[in-house]
Amino acid sequence: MKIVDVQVIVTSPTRNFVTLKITTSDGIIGLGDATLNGRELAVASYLRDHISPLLIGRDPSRIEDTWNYLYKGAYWRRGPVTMAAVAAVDMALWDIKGKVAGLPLYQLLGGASRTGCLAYAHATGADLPELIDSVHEQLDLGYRAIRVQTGVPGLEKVYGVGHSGVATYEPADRGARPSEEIWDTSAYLRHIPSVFEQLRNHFGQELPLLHDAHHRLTPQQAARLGKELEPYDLFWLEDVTPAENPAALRLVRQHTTIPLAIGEVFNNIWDTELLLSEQLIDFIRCAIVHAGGITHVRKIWSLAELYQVRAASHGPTDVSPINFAAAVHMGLSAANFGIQEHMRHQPLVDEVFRHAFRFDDGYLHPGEEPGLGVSLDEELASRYPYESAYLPVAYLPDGTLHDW
Ligand code: GCO
Ligand code: MG
Repeated sequence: MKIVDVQVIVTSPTRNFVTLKITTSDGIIGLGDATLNGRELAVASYLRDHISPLLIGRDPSRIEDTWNYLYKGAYWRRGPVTMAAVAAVDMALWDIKGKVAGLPLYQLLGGASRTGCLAYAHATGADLPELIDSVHEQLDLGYRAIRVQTGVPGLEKVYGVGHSGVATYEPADRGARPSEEIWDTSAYLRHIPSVFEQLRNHFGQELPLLHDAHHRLTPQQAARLGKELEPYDLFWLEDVTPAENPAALRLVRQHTTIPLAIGEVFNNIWDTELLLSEQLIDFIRCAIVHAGGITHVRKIWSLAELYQVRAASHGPTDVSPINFAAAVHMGLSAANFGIQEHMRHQPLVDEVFRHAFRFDDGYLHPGEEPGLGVSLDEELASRYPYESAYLPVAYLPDGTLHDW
């Protein structure tokens, strides 16, 4: 069997997605997600112009070999654009392998280690009453763990908080330029502990609560926040400091026992090595698409397992259901799975990408369809062409551009 056709499909059913479609000489189709929020067309070009021609004629069963060919063979390693492109090929080849074998991906990875993957939902509110309502909504949908993001008094807009009463948020605004937000770390640090105190008073001690600091703190600020949140027993505190400097976590770790989660902007095992080997984090959060696909993320998770760090793949709406399916298959089979983020896609996205994975009573299951269990409705996809969209940028009140 050989690869005979490779297509890159860009579609925007409410938001942009880049999909790689590989067809074999036996007529089997494999799909891979290549979406990089706000930089989608760079990955589409990498795939179309530099990778597709190399795939024609290759044996699709050689997943590991093809991964190395594209990673080591290119000389230019790592980086989100490269790794998303390699990941898309990798996912599509695993999809094909599953279809050839007649088995869902999780069976190829060793079979189920649990009956379902615990999911967490997003709750957001401009103020406490709105936030409490939003948590109730997610609990009513069946979620058993909730990430909470809240408005901060004095700040007009806060990233990750739904605008004008909308419970969920879409992390990218359509338009030719990024929108701008004013950020004030002191106001945030003063406000957050009281929010968790009140959530615990309202919801009790047992509900797992998570929070994302979006890389905006210094190590000292992160240590202070971790200490102040300890009484409220968070499931995790995410992305406290900018991710390029893993050594910053040493200071944070010395001061707080709050569980830490990091990794959504990582794209290589070397990004994780110090954090894992020094046990500076508790959850590793790489996205399958942004960290080189199933083949590479499996290696990251295996390294994490040695250090008692649990896997919690990034699952926002800016990765497509193809990535999400891969994450749930991996989560079901990995010994050290921790939790899966589940930000629901808009219904139109689920129509374009029909999928076998399902959410039921707090848990995700990948389904039993061979491969990843996702199909793409190309006709429907073609009705929604690419639209430029960007993540917002944050400024301090004096006009200084701040860490994201
Ligand atoms: C999360 C994230 C997202 C990212 C987004 C960027 O934890 O889900 O932080 O909201 O900001 O995926 O593209
Ligand atoms: Mg995050």
